[in-house]
Amino acid sequence: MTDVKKIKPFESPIYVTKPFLPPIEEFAEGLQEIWDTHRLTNNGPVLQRFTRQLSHYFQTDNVCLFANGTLALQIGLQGMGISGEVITTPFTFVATTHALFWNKIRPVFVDIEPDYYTLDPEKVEAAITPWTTAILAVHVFGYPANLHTLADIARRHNLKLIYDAAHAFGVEVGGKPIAHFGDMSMFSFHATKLYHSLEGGLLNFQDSGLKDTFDYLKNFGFKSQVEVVMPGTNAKMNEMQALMGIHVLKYLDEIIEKGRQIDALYRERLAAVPGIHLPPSLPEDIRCNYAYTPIEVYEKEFGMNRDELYEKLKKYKVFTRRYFYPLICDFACYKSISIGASLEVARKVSERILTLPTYFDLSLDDVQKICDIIIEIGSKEADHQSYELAAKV
Ligand code: T4K
Repeated sequence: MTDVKKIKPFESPIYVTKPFLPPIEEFAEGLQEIWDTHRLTNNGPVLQRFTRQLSHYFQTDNVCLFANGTLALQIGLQGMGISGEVITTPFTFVATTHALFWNKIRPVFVDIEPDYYTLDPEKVEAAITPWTTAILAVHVFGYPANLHTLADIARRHNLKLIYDAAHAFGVEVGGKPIAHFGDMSMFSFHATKLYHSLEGGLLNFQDSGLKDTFDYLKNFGFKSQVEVVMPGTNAKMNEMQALMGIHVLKYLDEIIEKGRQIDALYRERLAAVPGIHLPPSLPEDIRCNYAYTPIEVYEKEFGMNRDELYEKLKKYKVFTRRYFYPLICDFACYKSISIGASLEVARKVSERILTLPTYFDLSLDDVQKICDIIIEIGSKEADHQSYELAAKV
């Protein structure tokens, strides 16, 4: 363990994430095909190969690739004809709500549950109105939402159940990819994700009748060279993205295994630190992807609040992120949306949450050092507080 009295800042910055890159020779080999064919985009052979690999991975032909996750979700909602009100979470990346907004759908923000920060099903049911058409839940940090209860609510109220699974590629529940649950799931393949294709997004859906619609919508609405059947947009994934996706996919198991080791070490070192709270380990039937390491900082017990810790860590060149703060309903562009019920849990979590560095290239020694720094910062502050208390007595 690092000598806590003499912890020096890291020499190079440690960011919350760093994209996995395959060996450059492997990628270069794939580039040759693109150079040979001069086919760069518009459903080229690499994209078709990538789509087949993902169909195999998800065990379904109902997959469609996009330029990014935001456009995938936007088009997914549009293609499914979702309208009116959709129940969703305020504790997510802002793109989840933007996708509703671009479809002129009113987001109805509902509170989250405190363990894994996903939508609280009891509160979902209470928020249903005659205008509700769907539930848009998020597997935030890769933690599965309450799949069975949400499915039951959706079935009883005849609602579509859609998952923003941007963080959840590689997660399995009961041996099945998480996309098996709900009517549609969107995965993001952005560079900051555990699994990526530079940028990219994927829809996995149950109704095979939607496939053509998604294909048209992402390609200007073209059905053939002379037929435009709907006002689509340009949301196509290009050949470079698909190539990166193919090459990173080969390493998915290794990436997840490294995440498991990092998670285990953070848990071992931080679980007993006063004021630092980690979400409970997931049940055994869930294959986690260990994409993120969120902690909650309890000010009184730790001796300082989340924002102070976030700032102090920067002095050691550790650049954590406050995913997700502020809540979406507090952003200027969504402030005017009226909130029906209390968002008490989401508000508290959003004030306390801090996401620690987690990525394939992060060495376990570096994780040890990040933990040492957090412990050192906390104990110094605790010493200072007890000194001040003693001085007052
Ligand atoms: N739904 C959810 C729940 C999402 O989390 C997201 C995206 C979406 C939907 C939309 O999917 P996409 O349309 O993005 O496919 C990042 C990502 O840009 C965003 O994709 C992601 N969620 C969100 C959680 O995080 P920022 O603003 O935090 O990214 P940035 O650029 O500050 O990157 C974080 C750190 O990563 C940097 O400090 C350094 C490192 N980094 C980043 C990039 C881009 C690298 O080392 N290399 C890189 O190329 O939003």
